[in-house]
Amino acid sequence: MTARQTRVGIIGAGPAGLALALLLERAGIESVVLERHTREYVENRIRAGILEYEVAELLRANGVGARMDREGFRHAGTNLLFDGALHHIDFAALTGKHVMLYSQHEVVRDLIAARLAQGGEIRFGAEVAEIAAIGGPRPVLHWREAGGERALACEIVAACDGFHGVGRAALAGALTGAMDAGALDAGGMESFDRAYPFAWLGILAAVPPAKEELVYASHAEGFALLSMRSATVSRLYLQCAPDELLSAWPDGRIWEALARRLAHPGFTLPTGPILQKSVTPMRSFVSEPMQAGRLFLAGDAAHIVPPTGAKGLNAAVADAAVLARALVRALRDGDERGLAGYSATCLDRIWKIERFSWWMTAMMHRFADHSAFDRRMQHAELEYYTSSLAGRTALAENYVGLPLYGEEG
Ligand code: FAS
Ligand code: PHB
Repeated sequence: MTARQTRVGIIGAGPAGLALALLLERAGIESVVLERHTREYVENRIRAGILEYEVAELLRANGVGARMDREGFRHAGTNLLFDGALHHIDFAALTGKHVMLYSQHEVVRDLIAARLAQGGEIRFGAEVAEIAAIGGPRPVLHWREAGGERALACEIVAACDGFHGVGRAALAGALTGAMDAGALDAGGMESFDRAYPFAWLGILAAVPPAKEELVYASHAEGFALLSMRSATVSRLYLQCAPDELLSAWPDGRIWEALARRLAHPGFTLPTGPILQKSVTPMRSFVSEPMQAGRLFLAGDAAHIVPPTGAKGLNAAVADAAVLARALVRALRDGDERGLAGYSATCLDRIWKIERFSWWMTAMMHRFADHSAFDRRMQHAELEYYTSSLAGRTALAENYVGLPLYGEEG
């Protein structure tokens, strides 16, 4: 089979892969995106909702921020609710920054439209089965499309293929191969994993948002989150069992539980038709390193966070930004130092994101095995991080987003 050629082969048309493709194209570096699902599927996959300050700025700077600014919501703060009292965290006053509330699937739509308008290539229905020759100068992507086998020879492969993709396993194999071959600096892949004893039951409802900004609620029954998608659609979540059956949650039960958990003086939760329900498991996961030979992982392919800190989508775009900058320096300017340091640069920022997401989750959720002392610790955390200026600032600077390129700046 004769392999097609490209400079960068990108697996996955999620936020990481599409952001990488956009940034490379704007620097004049050719790439091909291979996506196993259809365009319609990826453009309608309901997921995240918050864009960090620098991620929103990156989209604007690269010509894909107009619809976000037109249809998204600018949020200068958020609310923590506990003991029936609301505590506002003022991002703008504490950090000078804000976040954008704009659905992930809308970002994906905008990135796909920009990619196609640039004349860039995205092949939908193209499932990558194997990444070959990772250690050599021309790795090859083997993929299936419309029943045929195809191959793409690349200078670089970016596995932006999510947690269930092929990239992480291929990278682990490449690292093992390097060790077996006696490469002095080779080490194996190391994974770090934490599962949580609960999940989120999420709904989309045809109900106007009941608040201007988000409300994160810590309640004796469990966590709840009030978010939104537009002036007429709300997005809400409640903590549930990790193996929760949606059939056990008719609409009425969902609304009653949300009303109890979000209750505070002067607040009434409006109810209405639920358009979509889903259960999202909670997990913290990191695999190190994020590169081997000419293969680089970005986004959920390398790390997962519980959605409490609204970091998954943002971490994926941040990896893509770091990788794009390193690839431009290497492929256009011949300077490979950024590529050599890619994994270290990303992991430094990722572990801080993992910490924040784990901390928000530990502070806000109900753990069945918690002792009375544990519960007092949670309460003290909530009291401190809402009453202390230093505490509120720490929460705000993590929520609006750490610098995209880390210490590199
Ligand atoms: P993605 O998983 O988005 O994209 C990977 C792409 O690669 C997919 O389109 C997949 O089809 C494709 N792919 C995989 N294997 C392939 C192969 N072999 N060949 C070709 N293509 C392949 N984050 C938040 O911040 N807030 C939230 O509320 C939130 N909710 C979530 C709810 C759910 C159900 C899930 C699963 C995740 C949620 N996340 C949330 C996290 C989510 O937003 C991810 O962090 C984000 O999608 C990561 O983007 P990517 O790394 O691009 O991976
Ligand atoms: C969302 O609107 O989907 C959302 C917002 C904030 C989070 C998680 C999800 O922390």
